[in-house]
Amino acid sequence: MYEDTFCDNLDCFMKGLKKRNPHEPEFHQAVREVAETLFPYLDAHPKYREARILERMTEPDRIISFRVSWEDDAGNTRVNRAFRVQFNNAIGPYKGGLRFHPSVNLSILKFLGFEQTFKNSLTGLPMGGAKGGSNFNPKGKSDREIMRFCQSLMTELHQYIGENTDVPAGDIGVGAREISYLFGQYKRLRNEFTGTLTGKGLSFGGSLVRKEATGYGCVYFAENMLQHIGDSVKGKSVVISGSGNVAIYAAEKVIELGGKVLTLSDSGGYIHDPDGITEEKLEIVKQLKEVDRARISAYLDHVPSAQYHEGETPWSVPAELALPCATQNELHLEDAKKLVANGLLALAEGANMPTDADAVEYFIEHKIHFAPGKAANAGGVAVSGLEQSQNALRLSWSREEVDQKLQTIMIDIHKSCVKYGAGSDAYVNYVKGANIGGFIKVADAMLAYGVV
Ligand code: NDP
Ligand code: 2IT
Repeated sequence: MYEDTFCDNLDCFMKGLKKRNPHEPEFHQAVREVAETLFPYLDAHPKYREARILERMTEPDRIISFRVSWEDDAGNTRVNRAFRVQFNNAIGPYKGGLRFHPSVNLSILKFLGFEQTFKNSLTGLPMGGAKGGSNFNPKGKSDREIMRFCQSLMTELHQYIGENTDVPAGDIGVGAREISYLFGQYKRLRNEFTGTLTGKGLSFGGSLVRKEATGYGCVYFAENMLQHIGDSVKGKSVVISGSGNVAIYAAEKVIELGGKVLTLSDSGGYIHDPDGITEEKLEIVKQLKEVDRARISAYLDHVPSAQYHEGETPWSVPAELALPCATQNELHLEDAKKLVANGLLALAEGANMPTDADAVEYFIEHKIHFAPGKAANAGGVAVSGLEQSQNALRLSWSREEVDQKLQTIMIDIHKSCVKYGAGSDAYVNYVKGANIGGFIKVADAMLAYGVV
């Protein structure tokens, strides 16, 4: 099955990758998007090709797979599968979230771990790339069931992680509640209080602004992208998908900057509020999603003038800015066509790989200012990195200080994308810019280490 071929073109490279990693479509998709833009760069910089850096970067350092047995409230024994994919630690300890969702499999975690390596490099902080998670479905589970699952998972995972080894955090289905249970068990098993998880509660080592960081960072990136063309978020109509951690705080920042948020969604459908979701209405969403764990359709109980579109995604609603903040491959070519026809100006990915390959191509062809997740959603892991710094220093920075650092990091990522993605005209290919910008630091570290 394993074929180690020397390839000097994309097709040969992808053929080998698919052969070595069969049945992993998301992983193929994520690698292809990077390889497509990197190959011309490698042609111009043969040292990376000769050292086979891309071949090494597409092979995870290690994958840990384990069983998680736990007991539900009715006393039944339940069994799930969990993973940690430690992708690359060339520039720092492994870092990346844990996802709890029934769809979780190795293809999804490998795509996420691979992208994380580039994203973390772009932040400028010393963090390697990793991802983990389980096919556990938190929906409908009681707090006690979540606790028992998290404790069981950590009983196995704790031996592979540590503040200088691998530092997990949240992702889909893993928020403050789950991180608290996971950290509580880690601390107990290791008899140490260190910053081994991020996204912790504020009373036990968490950082201010971590909760908001991915959504805020995404909007800061969109603002940078629009300012680059002499425009801004102010006054723009905005469609957002998802209604979880990333979507809620992206909406909050759009509102703060004077944009009009028209939609939010979940896996059941989307709500469209033509009057715009205000700060007050967003407080209702927070209560519904963060406290009651309700469906987004319940928004209509509070705002009867809004509409609910069951089983649909929000991409047919006309807007100038789109922020997909739910999950991978939630925006397809047909959606891209509708958005462009309706006057879309820019898109920033709050989620990881929400736009499928055909849709990305269409956006770039039509000169839409398109920010890929590894640049636009890096604010979350960046503030995780700042949480690690605060933990190591044993102090806490103020809200203003963390937010200022986050803004500076997003500006620097934007600059890096412009540096490597600007073409002959004013249009910036942010996909190319993020891929090359993220690659160089990791690749140079790997070159320096020799053959490892
Ligand atoms: P949450 O679990 O808080 O929210 C996820 C949201 O997306 C929910 O509204 C959920 O709806 C929806 N969703 C999830 N899966 C699907 C699906 N298969 N189809 C349709 N809707 C879906 O997760 P986050 O907000 O943290 O994560 C959202 C995205 O952002 C993910 O791609 C994640 O990888 C990415 N991200 C997260 C970061 C973070 O710091 N949390 C950092 C960087 C990226 P429902 O409840 O119905 O499932
Ligand atoms: O995809 C991501 O960047 C995250 N889920 C956040 C990871 C982190 O370590 O904060």
